[in-house]
Amino acid sequence: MNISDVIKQTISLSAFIVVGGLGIASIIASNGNNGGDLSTLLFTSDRDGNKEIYRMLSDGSSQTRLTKNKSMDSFAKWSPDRKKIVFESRRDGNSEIYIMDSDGGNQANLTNNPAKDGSAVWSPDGTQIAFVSNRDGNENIYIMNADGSGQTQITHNVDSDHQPAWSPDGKRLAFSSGRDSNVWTIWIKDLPSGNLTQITQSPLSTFSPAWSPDGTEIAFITSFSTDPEPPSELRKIKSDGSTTQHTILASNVSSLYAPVWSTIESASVPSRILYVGFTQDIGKSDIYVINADGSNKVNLTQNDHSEGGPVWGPLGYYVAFVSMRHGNPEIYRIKAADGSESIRLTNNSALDISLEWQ
Ligand SMILES: [Ca+2]
Ligand SMILES: [Ca+2]
Ligand SMILES: [Ca+2]
Ligand SMILES: [Ca+2]
Repeated sequence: MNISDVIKQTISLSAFIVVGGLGIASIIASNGNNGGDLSTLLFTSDRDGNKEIYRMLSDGSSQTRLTKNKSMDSFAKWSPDRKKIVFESRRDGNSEIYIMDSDGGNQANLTNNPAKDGSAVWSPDGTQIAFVSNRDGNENIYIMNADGSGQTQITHNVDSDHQPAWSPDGKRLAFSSGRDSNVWTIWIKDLPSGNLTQITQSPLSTFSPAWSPDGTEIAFITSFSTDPEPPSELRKIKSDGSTTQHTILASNVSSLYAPVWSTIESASVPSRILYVGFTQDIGKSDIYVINADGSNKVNLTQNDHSEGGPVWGPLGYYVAFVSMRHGNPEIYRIKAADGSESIRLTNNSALDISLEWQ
């Protein structure tokens, strides 16, 4: 796996930005303070011979394998109540969406279809899962109940639709699509009415939609050419389709990846977005955090190595990510405000990737 794969492999995390109020309250209660973030991370490692899903406490202790089979298991996502985990597995010969209990029990195939099924994201209330499948000949967005019943096709066209992202109220699904002039543009499906709204327009290529916590805005990546590592910007736009006006938040000479909007904001904690910036001519990527108004951009990983796959801790105090500073992917945790309090969470020569925390 090269670094490009490492920094891209959590791109779908941009969808996973919602934590229920109950979940936050219970985490605060169990920690006793706001800076602890002493909850459980999920990740993927091949330390036991092939890709399996593991869990660990956020200080790196209690690393436990949850899957055990010879095929790929990865892309684990907590249910909003943290009692279930959806993930992708190829144990049945093709990509399927599986579900299991938080301790790895009761593993079940939800999709059970010979096509590729992946990119699963929980609805904010935990009753449904959106996913991408090519079962009808090309990539479309589908929704199913959390037990796999009621599988319903949400997008219908011959071009690719991917990166589904639930609005915080669970009523809308943002996604990126290749249907407008074969460049990526962002669309929103209103689920109760079925109405479809095009949010960004060609010829600009825009993708990786990430909802603001209040649902009024979408952050996304804009890419200015078809180069492998084109100049890119982090932008945002209103989610109601009322304007085509973008706000530019950050620019980069090469690709940007994986915007993740924090669910945590208050009078003392501004709304913030995490993302990855890659610099082609030095072959290195870093984790950045920026206020959602474009102010106070901070490079959290100023060193000579590549980092990617950032995720927010549940309380917005810490960030976890994958670092290549030891020559193989290892998971680190740092303070979101300034990159201090750095702690190495994994320590082995295998892959440790595909983080999930909130
Ligand atoms: Ca496996
Ligand atoms: Ca399948
Ligand atoms: Ca399609
Ligand atoms: Ca490792």
